[in-house]
Amino acid sequence: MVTSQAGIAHQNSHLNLEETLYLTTEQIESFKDNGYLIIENLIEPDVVEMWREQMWTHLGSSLQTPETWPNEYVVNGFQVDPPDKTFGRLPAVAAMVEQLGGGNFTGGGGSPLVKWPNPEAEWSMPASGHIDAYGPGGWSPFMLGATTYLYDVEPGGGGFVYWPRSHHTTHEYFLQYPEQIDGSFREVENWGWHIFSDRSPEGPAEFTASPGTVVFWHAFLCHTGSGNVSHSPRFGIFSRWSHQRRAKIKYEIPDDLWKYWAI
Ligand SMILES: O=C(O)CCC(=O)C(=O)O
Ligand SMILES: [Fe+2]
Repeated sequence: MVTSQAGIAHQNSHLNLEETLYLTTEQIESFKDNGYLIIENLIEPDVVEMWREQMWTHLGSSLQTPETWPNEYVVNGFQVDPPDKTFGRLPAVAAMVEQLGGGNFTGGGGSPLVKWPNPEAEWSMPASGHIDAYGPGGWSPFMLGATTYLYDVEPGGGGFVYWPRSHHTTHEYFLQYPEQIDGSFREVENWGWHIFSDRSPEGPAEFTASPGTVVFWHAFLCHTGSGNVSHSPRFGIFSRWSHQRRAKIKYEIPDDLWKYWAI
């Protein structure tokens, strides 16, 4: 079920860069319904190749020398040079974000997170997923995220896992408990991230993709990382955009989930 869902999104979202840089009405409807949108071939192979080279140089390692691979999930201090080749600033990515947010979304970095291989482990689908914005630095509300990979990610390869359509049920949760938008849901008895993902209308799906493919996801979409039982490291690159008026609107839970979007 989950695969066919992703399959439909793939089909609808194939984008020919020569033809247009903008999302079609069908793609926008799919994003609104599903809370995510997969766009294949959005990033040029030269850019991906450049990222790979700079990443390995930064790590002081190489794909061919697993004995020199680090083991850290977070890659500190990685900056693409030149900066305008950063994931969230690429023209094709920025054009889509501008279309979705009507020019009101800001942000768009490119933070890497690596799932180093653990081929001896047994893979299982994560039991629950979280929503972002509630990290160690406090509450940092945003609107839209995007994820892409440096290398192919196959099933079990440390994919980004997401709960299709869960942005609707997260929205319903906050309509019911608007005062909890600041993260105080964590003080509720027996709290766990499952309080969001258990409400999801659909079970989890792995974002398996080739480099160059991007998944855009709504900030309310439940998601998480997953184990990598393949032999290849999973380099995920993450970008997030917030609303430029976020300080003003951050406590508001609009009935219309798209009130501060242009779609
Ligand atoms: O590593 C992943 O695929 C998930 C990362 C994630 O959920 C996050 O950074 O918020
Ligand atoms: Fe996350």
